Amino acid sequence: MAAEHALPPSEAPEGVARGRLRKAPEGFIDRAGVRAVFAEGRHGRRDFIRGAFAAALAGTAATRASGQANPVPAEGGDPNILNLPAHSRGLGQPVATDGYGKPSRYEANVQRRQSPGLTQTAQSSVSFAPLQSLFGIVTPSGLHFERHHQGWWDVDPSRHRFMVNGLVKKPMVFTMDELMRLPSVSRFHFIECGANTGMEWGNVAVPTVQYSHGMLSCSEFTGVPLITLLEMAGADLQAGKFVLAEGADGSSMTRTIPMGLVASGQVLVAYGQNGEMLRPENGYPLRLVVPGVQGVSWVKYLRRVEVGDQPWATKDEAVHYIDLMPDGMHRQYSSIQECKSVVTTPSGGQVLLDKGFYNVTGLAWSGRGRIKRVDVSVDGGRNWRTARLESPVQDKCLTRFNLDWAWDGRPALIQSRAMDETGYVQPTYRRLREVRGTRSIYHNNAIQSWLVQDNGEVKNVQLS
Ligand SMILES: Nc1nc2c(c(=O)[nH]1)N[C@H]1C(S)=C(S)[C@@H](COP(=O)(O)O)O[C@H]1N2
Ligand SMILES: [Mo]
Repeated sequence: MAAEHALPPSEAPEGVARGRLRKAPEGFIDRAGVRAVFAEGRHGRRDFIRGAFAAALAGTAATRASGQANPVPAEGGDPNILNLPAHSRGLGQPVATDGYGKPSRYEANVQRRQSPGLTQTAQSSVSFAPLQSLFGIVTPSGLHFERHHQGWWDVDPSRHRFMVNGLVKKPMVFTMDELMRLPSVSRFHFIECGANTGMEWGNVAVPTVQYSHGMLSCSEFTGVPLITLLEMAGADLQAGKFVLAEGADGSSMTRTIPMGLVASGQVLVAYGQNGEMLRPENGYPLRLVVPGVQGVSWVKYLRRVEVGDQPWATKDEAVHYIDLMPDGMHRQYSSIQECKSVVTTPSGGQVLLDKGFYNVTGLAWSGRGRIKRVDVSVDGGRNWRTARLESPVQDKCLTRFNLDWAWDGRPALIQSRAMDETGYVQPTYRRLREVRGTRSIYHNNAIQSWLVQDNGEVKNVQLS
């Protein structure tokens, strides 16, 4: 059974008491990958800030003994400055002629990871992107989350074909070469699996933002607008109210997409991702890009688009990716990913070493357009301050926000609340459950809370 569908059904009451800790499933505690962010000096930037504070307080016990890589000594000077390192004295490495560049060996902890709380089979699997370690808005292709219903393939592009059929004058088949001759566009968009943050419905405190929100990535995609290909095939855009997208892998991934979205020119038949061809895990050589819509509709290994006059009600839209509502009815075709945000630092599993300055930072996105505003609270939603949005703020794209914060060393409850250009405001768990009930798996866009404890450890908590 697909991992996404093995998420536990919610038996949880309406949240838990304000700020109460929920127990993380044992297997989730992933110290090596998580604490590393601060405790092992993962961020040079933070070391710098910490060093600067320590210098300002020289002579005091400003630096907590913590096994830091670069403790600043109170007296005697910093050996990292006083002693010339080998890299300042000798010859460096020649150009890396052996092919494709790799991250520094000091970054080996930054990896996509499988969730120990989900069913793991070789073919139906999820890996989560390490949001806590990423900057800006672009997900490096090697860290893009993965969701495979039937395993991934490295498809031979010379043998891959893309077909357009259905309500068209002339059914057409394209080779990759033929597609890549056509006028193309490049655009930045987020992709989020509809099951992202699904465990939180069931009140399971997955310990890190990687597992709570990591089925989210953002890339620059390059491809041909699907509408161009439909026009080439003479599609009937009056009767043809929907298209069906079909993948070439064994999962028979098929999804209905409204023609309105296609006609707007936003849906792309994409071959490029972050300046190079798609990675095999992400659908090489061809995938559908459906901005704002949940990941499942971004069909990978795309081989066919059919034009039709009604939704197909395939297994992936009639049985899966549906929401059980409070009245017992199933909501279908709720494809748009509503406005959502999350603080990525400080976030669960990280450790703040000293009180003082921190850049609170995170990501906001909306399937309905641009992010207009993000507010941040450090007291569990009693008071809010408006965060700085980093430009560019793009349509259906991740937006990075930042907020200055001086931590006083006392427990703090950190939240972010995003608003998009339609005026929609990201809901609290209480609001979301009022509308959606407690038995959902998919489409959880509630406000996330992180508790900073007085010892600096950050925990995932759920506020009602
Ligand atoms: N052909 C095919 N397309 C697919 C899938 C799949 O298993 N097969 N998984 C879907 C789901 S559920 C998601 S969330 C996204 C994940 O895309 P990614 O693996 O590039 O992150 O691809 C979608 N497209
Ligand atoms: Mo998904």
